[in-house]
Amino acid sequence: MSSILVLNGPNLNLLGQRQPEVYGTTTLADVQAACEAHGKNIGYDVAFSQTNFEGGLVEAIHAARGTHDGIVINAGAYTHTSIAIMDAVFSTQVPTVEVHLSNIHAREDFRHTSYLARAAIGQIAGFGLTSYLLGMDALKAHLA
Ligand code: CA2
Repeated sequence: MSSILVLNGPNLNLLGQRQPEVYGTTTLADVQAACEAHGKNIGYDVAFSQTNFEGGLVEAIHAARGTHDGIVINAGAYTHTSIAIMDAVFSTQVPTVEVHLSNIHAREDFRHTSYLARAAIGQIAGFGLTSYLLGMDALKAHLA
């Protein structure tokens, strides 16, 4: 079966435990369960992981080449700062969709910039957990 890597960046392990007014009460375990169930529905295995380290995200993107058909990534705050993550997506050429729980364009100015968006196929933001599922659908459509 085809395979999607769903990759999560810093602080997303705290989802549902802090700032529910911004990120809601959904936990990362809820996101994982929804992605795995959606993967079954659309015919993809889902590998799901989270790291608080920039280099961990870079290494996971490198390792995805030849292992997964594509990546759905919420790089958290590294979205707005990390040239290394952008370069990892450019250099591996693994089709990647950027997702965010919140609408980053409706928030502080520093969240409006995404280095990752330069390398990603596209970006989905503002739909909570559903952003991940829409990201998976977008990846599937891109790969078809
Ligand atoms: O909206 C998103 O998905 C973000 O990627 C979430 C990041 C933020 O830095 C981005 O600008 C947008 C934050 C990750 C989660 O941070 C938490 C903080 C407190 C409680 C729970 C999660």
